[in-house]
Amino acid sequence: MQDERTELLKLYRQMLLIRRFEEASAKAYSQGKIGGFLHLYIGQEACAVGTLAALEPRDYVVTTYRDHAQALARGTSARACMAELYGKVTGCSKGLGGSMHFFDADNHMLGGHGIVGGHCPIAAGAALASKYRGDGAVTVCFFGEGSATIGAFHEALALSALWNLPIVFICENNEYSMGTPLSRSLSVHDVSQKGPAFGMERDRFGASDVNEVRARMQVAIDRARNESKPTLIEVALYRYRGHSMSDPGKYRTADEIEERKKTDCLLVAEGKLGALGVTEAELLAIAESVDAEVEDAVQFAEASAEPDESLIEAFTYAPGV
Ligand SMILES: Cc1ncc(C[n+]2csc(CCOP(=O)(O)OP(=O)(O)O)c2C)c(N)n1
Repeated sequence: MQDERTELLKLYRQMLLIRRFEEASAKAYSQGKIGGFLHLYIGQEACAVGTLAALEPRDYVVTTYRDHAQALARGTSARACMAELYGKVTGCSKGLGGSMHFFDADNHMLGGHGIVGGHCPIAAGAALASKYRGDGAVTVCFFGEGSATIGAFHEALALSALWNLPIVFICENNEYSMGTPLSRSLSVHDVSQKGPAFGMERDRFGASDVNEVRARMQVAIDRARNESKPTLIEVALYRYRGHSMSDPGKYRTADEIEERKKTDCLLVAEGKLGALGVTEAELLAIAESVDAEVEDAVQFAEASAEPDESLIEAFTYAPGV
């Protein structure tokens, strides 16, 4: 009981940190302090947090442009993440990547990728490297259902199954590819059904309960680690914000969004924590510490310097060119 309480409090704090971090980044974006694109993960937090809680430090994480949650849950500091959004040299990609290209080699966070589906073969490559080296690591690859329409996704699944790679493919199905609803983008709405076509195990579940996500992911991660077998998982979830900050999301009704918020992952976790004896005062203390961490990250990002030209040159051209 005590362990369950401590563990859920830890996951709850991570989810709240991600939400507050992204709310602060949306505010900074609106103030013109963050440039480029900004895709928010708000509403989907339990998927990244539950999955990454089932990983070991040696494992690898590869994801899309909606990457803030994965980096934060993997252990990249809020300071390094916020500074990256601000394009500052103290950012996790030295301010050269921005929102879509978070990268943290120390924490085995291999991006942050902007090309839809293009990162799936990169993840398969990481898993192949682990198998070759025999390092016992598992790779998890997150993507939206939009990737399931891309050739590179199918190539990655085909080779992962053929070569028995230690990888878990996680389709975060939030029902919209940009503003295109499922009904207009996929002939088969259950993306996990594509797994068996490649001879791959599959699973499918919702992401309201972070404990449930963790437990179900653990099965696939164990299969990858112990049997070197890939799995395709579809997680049904919902993002409350538009595709990116430039999308007001007019293709959805306010009622639809309010309905989905009834099973919000933070609400569900708060209910479970209450049942485990956690008080309102304890939850408030967590919220205050999260707010302080985010505020510190904003101050840090604002005070940091921009990358200078030599750094930009060093990361753009090969030496001597
Ligand atoms: C190869 C490619 N085509 C088009 C785009 C433009 N684009 C960016 S996100 C996106 C939709 C992706 O939807 P989905 O995979 O469902 O992810 P979500 O944004 O809903 O999380 C598109 C078409 C791109 N980045 N890469």
